[in-house]
Amino acid sequence: MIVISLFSKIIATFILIIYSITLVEAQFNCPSTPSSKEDLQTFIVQLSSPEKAIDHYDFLKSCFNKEINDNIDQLIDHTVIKIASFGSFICYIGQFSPSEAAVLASSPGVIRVENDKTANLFAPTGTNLTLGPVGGNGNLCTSLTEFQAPPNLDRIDQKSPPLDGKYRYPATSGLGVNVYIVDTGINTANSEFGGRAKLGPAYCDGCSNVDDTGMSIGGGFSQILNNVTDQLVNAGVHVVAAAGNSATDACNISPASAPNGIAVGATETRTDATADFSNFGRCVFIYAPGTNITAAGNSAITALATYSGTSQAAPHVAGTVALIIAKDGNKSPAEMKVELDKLSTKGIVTGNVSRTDLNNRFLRLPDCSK
Ligand SMILES: [Ca+2]
Repeated sequence: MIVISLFSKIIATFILIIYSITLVEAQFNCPSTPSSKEDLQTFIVQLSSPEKAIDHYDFLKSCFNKEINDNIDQLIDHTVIKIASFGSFICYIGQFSPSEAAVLASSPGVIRVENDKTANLFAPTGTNLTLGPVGGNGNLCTSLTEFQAPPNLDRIDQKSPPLDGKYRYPATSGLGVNVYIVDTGINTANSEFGGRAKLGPAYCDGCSNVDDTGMSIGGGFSQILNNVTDQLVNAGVHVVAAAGNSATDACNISPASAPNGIAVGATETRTDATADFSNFGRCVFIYAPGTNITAAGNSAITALATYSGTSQAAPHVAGTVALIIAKDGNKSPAEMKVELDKLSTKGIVTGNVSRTDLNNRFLRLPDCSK
């Protein structure tokens, strides 16, 4: 009996080992031909859920010998993947060969695999100027009015031309609203900001937070970047994006093509025609002035600079969103787009948009009398 029992244990143990090996092989479909290090490229991998992510990270460790790192400041290499998640949006960045990436793309829990791409700066054109008087503010009912206002501001407080020289805006003027800006950096000491601007983190290697006057960042179409944008929107963030300066369809640009964001095209400030550089098409939600826009510069605390670009048009919309929130309270991002649509002037933009296009919307500020 003792011999039989010992034999049974050996058999049972053997079966258990075979079963365990089978389990591992079934769970992790490891690629059979590991590629050489020279083939490595950087990929972004989006996962479907935290539960799937745990299994997937085990898979990466077992099949690719990758360590997990969630320190955003540490560079990745071929042994480390970096987790970059937000809310229910879960993704990581790692270096793999294209054949390994193909294996990842078909792995359980993986939604999408994309090559990492270089973001472009939507570089404006223009020159630095020195400070001049901006005009005074005076109380008018529940509005503040800037007299001798620059034409871009003068334009967005009224339905149609001619300009009246005034910029009238709700007296709450964005009070209590935080606007987070992703661009190339600003000089927070500039007096135009009135001490309200603060620097956030820098997400590029060896670059400065103070380098120019706010070029927006975007690039070719990326479903993952659009997914991140929509995830931000789902979390209640109003995401305003420059449409881009390539005179092409904004649907080819990310994050401008994210369906739930607010992509902004640029108009000629004096004519309401689309600026010749502005991207266009159904992915542009709204148009705002974007040529010869004078704003805070970076060369001195009193410096102004004049630039043209969709990076200059988009802040008009972001600022309007802040005005609406301060005046009426916050809304959902979907409700905010409805409000911007309601306020906007329809069918007035000419150029690369038909007057009958549904997205032929020109920005207009909330009226403090309502
Ligand atoms: Ca005006």
